[in-house]
Amino acid sequence: MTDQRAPIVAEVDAVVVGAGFGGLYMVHRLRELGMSIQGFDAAGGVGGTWYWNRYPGARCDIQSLFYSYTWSEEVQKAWRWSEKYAAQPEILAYANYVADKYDLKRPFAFETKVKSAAWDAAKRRWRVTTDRGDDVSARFCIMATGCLSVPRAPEIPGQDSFEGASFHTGTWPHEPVSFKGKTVAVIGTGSSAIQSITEIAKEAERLYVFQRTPNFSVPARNGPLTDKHYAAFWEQYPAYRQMVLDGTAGIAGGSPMRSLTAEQQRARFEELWNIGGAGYLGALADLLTNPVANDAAANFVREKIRETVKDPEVAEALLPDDHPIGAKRICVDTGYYEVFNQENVTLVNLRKAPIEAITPAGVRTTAQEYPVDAIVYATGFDAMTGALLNIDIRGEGGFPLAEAWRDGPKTYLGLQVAGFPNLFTITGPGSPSVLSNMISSCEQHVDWISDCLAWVDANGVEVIAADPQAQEDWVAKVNEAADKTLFPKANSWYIGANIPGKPRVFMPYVGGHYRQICNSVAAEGYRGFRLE
Ligand code: FAD
Ligand code: N01
Repeated sequence: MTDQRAPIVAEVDAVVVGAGFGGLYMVHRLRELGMSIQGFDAAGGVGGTWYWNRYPGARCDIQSLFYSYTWSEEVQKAWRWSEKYAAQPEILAYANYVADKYDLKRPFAFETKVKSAAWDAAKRRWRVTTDRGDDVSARFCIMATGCLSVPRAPEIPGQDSFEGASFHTGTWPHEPVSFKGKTVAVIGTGSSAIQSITEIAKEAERLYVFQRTPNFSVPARNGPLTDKHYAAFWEQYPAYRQMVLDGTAGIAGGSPMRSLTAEQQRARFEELWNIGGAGYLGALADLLTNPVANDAAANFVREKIRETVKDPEVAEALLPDDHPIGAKRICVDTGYYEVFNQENVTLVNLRKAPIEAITPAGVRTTAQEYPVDAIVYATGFDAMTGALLNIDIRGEGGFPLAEAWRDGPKTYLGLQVAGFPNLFTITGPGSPSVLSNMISSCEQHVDWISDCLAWVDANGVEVIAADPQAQEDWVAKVNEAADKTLFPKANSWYIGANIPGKPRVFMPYVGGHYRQICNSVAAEGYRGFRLE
């Protein structure tokens, strides 16, 4: 810990946990309502994801022009992104810029982990405690704790015995890490791995990529943003804003095509492949619902992999074969498949010989030992529920959230959990969340919560609590929407499959009209909420 400070004992209107894009905007809106705020973040500063994930190659996969706040026109006009997909240092600088401009850091105590939050029914307040002895009472508790903020170390025997340097992509050191002249192992082939592998391969003497399950990746085709790009952006901005307001994903892109001949489909795949980015999944309207359309899009990518990777055995091992394309988060890369043509890069196919142990010298599979100087764990996160369940949250009657979610997360609109009054979750499970432009989704939730709190005050309401039946109905709608898609067919983190013992429930909401539903709930006097 860098700073020593006395424990905070205070009574405030609202506690905000998390100083990422969600928490920062929440503070801004609560301040506009005249509320007193205490914020906490385990990080040493603002930025959330972009504070923690400093691994080489970390960057956004939604275009920077859209992966930005829209609530401040001043910021939008003043901030200039240098690339189509900005790298982590630039996104972190942006978070700091906005936070400084609007004085959003002041309410936060950093390097402070929230340990518990308990509802006191008599006082109608939350009591929030931290690992630094803070004890804060608040009318409202807002969890802006992030969906991908709890890194997951794989349970491989012998990890502590390794004598070299170990890293997790999600908790990367602040000081520069050099792999020059080193032999490096990267474990995992998800988005974090795919971004870091291409960078580490430029520097390392030898790089072993340990792959258990191949993933689909499409080229980013990143590049500098010019005046021309900016002019085009401002020209299409009103249409983009409308698209965000009408849709759920908050992602700009052309309309997907229906009823194409095989030839037209191919041309469309080729066109989007050449444009680059996750927009590839928008090639066909039914790509994520129709196995035939999905296979066509997946086969096109497989062809590209075969064309790119010179060694046919390596190419074959890289072909994703166990899930529909897009049913796991698609990866967006800069030269990923090409990297396997480099002499210093070796793909270790764990399907043939799984990892047995980490040894003092490196990684041992059932076939051989790979001595390395450094291991990079790119093994993902306890997504969507991990950060909330890390806090001992107790609602009405002292009932723990962990019990309420024993069989998987249940929420009303992804905004509140029945039995936990006056507590809100930003981009919680049951909202579009990780399947959307998350800055847009953070903004939408923060706006909804702020409007709700203003309404609550104006109407003399002290307690707002999701009705259990409204929650059950919403959960059913979330499941129904997922079942119409191919998403449940993948063993993804969307479904909790990456965490042993985690209930397998598809967590994001993929049905349409999400904003409209939230707005109608509010317009109807907060339908589905108990008001006291
Ligand atoms: P976060 O940024 O995760 O912030 C949550 C904060 O809460 C963290 O700082 C954490 O320390 C704090 N916290 C959690 N629990 C506690 C606790 N108990 N006590 C104190 N503090 C706590 N999304 C996109 O839409 N587009 C992208 O291109 C994209 N790229 C990504 C790249 C990476 C490498 C990762 C990991 C995620 C990416 N995401 C992307 C998702 C990204 O998480 C969101 O876009 C967004 O940054 C989330 O903001 P947030 O404020 O909701 O949460
Ligand atoms: O994590 P992941 P991530 N032995 O869970 C492997 C966002 N993000 O950090 O599939 C060997 O996707 C695991 O293998 P398997 C984005 O939403 C965005 O990469 O379980 N391997 C898998 O390959 C993304 O989806 C960007 O067989 C093991 C990998 O580790 C989300 O964050 C960049 C293993 C984990 O992949 C998470 O991505 C980064 C073991 N014991 C992140 N345990 C952008 O580009 C796990 N694995 C914007």
